[in-house]
Amino acid sequence: MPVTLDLYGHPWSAPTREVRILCAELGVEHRFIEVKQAEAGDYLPEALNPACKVPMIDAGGFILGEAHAIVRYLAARHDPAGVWYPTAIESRSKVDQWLDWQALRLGRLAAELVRQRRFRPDAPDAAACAEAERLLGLILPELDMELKATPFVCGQHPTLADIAIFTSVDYLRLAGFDSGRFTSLGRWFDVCAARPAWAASAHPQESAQGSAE
Ligand SMILES: N[C@@H](CCC(=O)N[C@@H](CS)C(=O)NCC(=O)O)C(=O)O
Repeated sequence: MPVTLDLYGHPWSAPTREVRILCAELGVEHRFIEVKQAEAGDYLPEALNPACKVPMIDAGGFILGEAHAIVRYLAARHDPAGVWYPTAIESRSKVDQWLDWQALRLGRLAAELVRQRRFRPDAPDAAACAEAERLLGLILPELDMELKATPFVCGQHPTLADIAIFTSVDYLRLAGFDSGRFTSLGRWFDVCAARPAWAASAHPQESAQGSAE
């Protein structure tokens, strides 16, 4: 009998969205369990996930957190050809490089801008926003340059790296960040956003309930 997959997440959560996009691309059936935010008093039971963070999966009793660990696990299970997470060591390492770049650099800045501008719209911290925008101006040229050379972050086909980076770039869009000068990034974003599996997990824009990272 196939293992059932439960995905605990939140519709506004960019890391949750990574997992949803990959599941949709790979046709991985799962049950999405929406977890309310901590302040609503209905968060993940600590027994399941001591960090109380989403996303988290329960794959037939195997519990796993951290979006990048989850997408690597799902790719290992459901993408044996390595379309989304290449098997060739150099190609895989490039995907890892950009996954780290997203987690350690872009993701934090994008989450900060969304937190300020979407969830504190009446009282955004102007200094925090300006600093995030300054740092984004320093790192986004790296990505734009890569996307000038190839259609996707790591070559001719989207990978886990594109999925992760896309969720953050979409946060930037929601936060009103002007990325017009990054033309290759804009072209790449439109191509990714048009993929049905990616569009299907769009944020509930009309609602400002919940919180980003
Ligand atoms: N590094 C983690 C980040 C997880 C994370 O921060 N999730 C946020 C939602 S985007 C969360 O659960 N926030 C609720 C809280 O911290 O109580 C990952 O990539 O999975």
